Amino acid sequence: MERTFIAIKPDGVQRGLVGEIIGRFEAKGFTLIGLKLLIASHELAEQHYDIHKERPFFKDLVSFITSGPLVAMVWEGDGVVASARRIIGATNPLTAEPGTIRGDFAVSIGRNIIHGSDAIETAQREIGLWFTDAELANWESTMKPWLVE
Ligand code: IDP
Ligand code: MG
Repeated sequence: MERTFIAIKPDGVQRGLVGEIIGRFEAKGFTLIGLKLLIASHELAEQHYDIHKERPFFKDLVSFITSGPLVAMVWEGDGVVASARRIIGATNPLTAEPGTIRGDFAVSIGRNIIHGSDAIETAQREIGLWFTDAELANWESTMKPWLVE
């Protein structure tokens, strides 16, 4: 079953949006497989954003993402990787559609409140980076027959 890595960044936690954001993925019908609140180490943040290490904003991005607690999650469901990206919205919150998380709650690219894996392979890498196998729960929701034909 397809899984994706989602993180509510420190701005989302500070702004009290944790419940709202988790609620959107729950209400959509995806299954929560892993969840924890932590302050990421510098090393973990650098590994997570390794693909951006040559970009001018990399240093600020790593220091921001490690500046306070974030909520790391794994969500499961058919097509969850691409669907979660649509629920999250465009990277720049000013161009993110209303109804998306970034479109509804953010105004600045450096404070866009949430991360979501951009592809299935990226999701596998990121889940492995943030979670051990023991931290992930393999379970099936009793709602499944009401969600999936
Ligand atoms: P994504 O989060 O929508 O996948 P990426 O291009 O992977 O966007 O960039 C990772 C994160 O780096 C963004 O969510 C944003 O917080 C930050 N970022 C991206 N581009 C810029 C920029 O031009 N200035 C400042 N921060 C940026
Ligand atoms: Mg990205």
